[in-house]
Amino acid sequence: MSLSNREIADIFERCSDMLQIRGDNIHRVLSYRRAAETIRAVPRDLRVISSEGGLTDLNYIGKTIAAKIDEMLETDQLEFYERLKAEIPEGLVDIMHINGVGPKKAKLFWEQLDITTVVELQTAADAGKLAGLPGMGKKSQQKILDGIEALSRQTGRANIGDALPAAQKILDHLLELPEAQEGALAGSIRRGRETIGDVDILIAGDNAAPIMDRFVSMENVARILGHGPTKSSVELLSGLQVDVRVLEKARWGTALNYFTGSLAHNVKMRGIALEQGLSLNEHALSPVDENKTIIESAEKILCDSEEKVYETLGLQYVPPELREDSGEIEVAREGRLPELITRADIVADLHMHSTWSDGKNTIREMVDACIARGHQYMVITDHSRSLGIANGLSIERLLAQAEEVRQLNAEMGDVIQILAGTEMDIKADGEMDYPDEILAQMDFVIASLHSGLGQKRKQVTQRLLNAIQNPYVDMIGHPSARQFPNREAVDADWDAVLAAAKEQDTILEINANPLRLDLKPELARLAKDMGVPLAINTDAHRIAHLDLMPYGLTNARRGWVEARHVVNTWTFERFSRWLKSRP
Ligand code: DGT
Ligand code: CA
Ligand code: CA
Ligand code: ZN
Repeated sequence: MSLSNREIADIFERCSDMLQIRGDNIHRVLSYRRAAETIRAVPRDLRVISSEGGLTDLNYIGKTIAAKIDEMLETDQLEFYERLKAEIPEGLVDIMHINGVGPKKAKLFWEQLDITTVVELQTAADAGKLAGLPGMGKKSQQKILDGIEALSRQTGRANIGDALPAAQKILDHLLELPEAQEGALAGSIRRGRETIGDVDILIAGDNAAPIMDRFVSMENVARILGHGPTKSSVELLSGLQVDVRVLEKARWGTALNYFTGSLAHNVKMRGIALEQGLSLNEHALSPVDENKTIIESAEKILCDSEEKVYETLGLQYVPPELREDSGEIEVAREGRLPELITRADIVADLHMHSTWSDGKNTIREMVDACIARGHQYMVITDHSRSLGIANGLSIERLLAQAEEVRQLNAEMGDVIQILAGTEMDIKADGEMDYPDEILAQMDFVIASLHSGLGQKRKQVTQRLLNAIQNPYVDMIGHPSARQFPNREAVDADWDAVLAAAKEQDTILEINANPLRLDLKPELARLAKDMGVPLAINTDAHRIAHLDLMPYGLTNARRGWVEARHVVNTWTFERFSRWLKSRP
């Protein structure tokens, strides 16, 4: 990995913003901002310019800034920026860019209300807390709320939960044409990343013009960014950018492989091809000479499937979710890739809400919906008493609900097993929201963080450990509490959390809601390697959310997770035996 021009410019821009929030000299603030602008306009790689000794010839780049550029080129980071981040919460930069805020107010909200993220600002504004601050009134508070709404419509990367349905619709729309022989999503959306820069679509066909025309004339197109013979790009009204490429069916495999990426995976693939005397690109595998030059007279190998690309290179087929150059090529070479979990493996959902707390459907409606989705068992897990905003259940209501659930379960017979659970809050002080003697009466207990998310590492870690070590807690819900677009994960000692979960045999959730996807793939991978039990749940607050399961599965697959690592693939018999083995 090495920083690109754009990334270096972005770091300078953020330094400039943080200096401004801190109240530094405006000339200093501007020097970093101008450097960022210069770098964005430079058409050549900074690495090359630096090696020629030409950095200081650029506008607004003097010795100090040039030294910082060199530092980033060499170390991939900037000490100055790291120090600023330690002093000024980075979320303030996003806050200051909201229409109606600016650096002074960002600092005010931080100092007066401890607000460090856009989500926290929105919550405070919703609750009317900004209006009482010096220089603020109802009007300026409303302006900020409007600004936050505008921001959410135009942030850089789209959430996969928004991008995937939109992309699938376009693909289906194009595949209606007889000229479109085959089609697929490629790029980050096919790899299942949590956020998507732009959507890449490939279509196989010999006559591209009608496909291009149909694409650029869709009714949800805001702007046509390019309309070529075989490639077009548009921006949708939602702000999402979409690229469509048309190619011959005979080259489908190399093209799909190339445009699926990731870039790092492609680079490794090309290296493997070269070892075998072949040059790999989107068009073909071409024999090369000792100088790695393509032998024009030699016959090229065309691949009409991705399977053929991998097979030709002597590799096991790599599922798109694994293509991040995180060891998959090496393992594929040995033929030892995992058999990733699929939807067919899932037989239950262990986390969902009802009208008893903040869900939109009754228990009965959720039960019918789970039956329709083929689940063998399910757990009703409404919020606990301290979560007032979510209508959390008092002890009396919790016990009454459990009785209702058990009655319904008896009525349902063998059709589905319904368990009485709770999603109990881990309170900010580290206490559990219900006493042990109440938890002992529940079939299944989730403990989750919902507040105090900005606490220091030691404190947050201790709260998670308290929950894991509580004998009645069966699962930690959305363990890091991250939320897209801008609520960061809590800062916890994950080694300690995973070790404790392993020790106590406590499940860690992979929350399938595309705004959470928590555990994230890297942590899910560590967890399953350590033997921590996992579960993939929707956390549904309405029936439609029960269909978010595939996002959780994709996230789990990105963490190399197999069915055997996931508790809600077990039969009900096995699951209830596991529950009985616990207090
Ligand atoms: P995104 O759009 O930022 O979420 O991420 P991607 O991975 O979809 O990236 P994108 O849209 O720029 O390009 C799609 C794929 O095309 C990328 O994953 C790999 C491939 N690709 C793009 N540019 C290059 C390149 O210069 N060399 C190679 N080998 N592959 C590239
Ligand atoms: Ca893309
Ligand atoms: Ca693209
Ligand atoms: Zn929940």
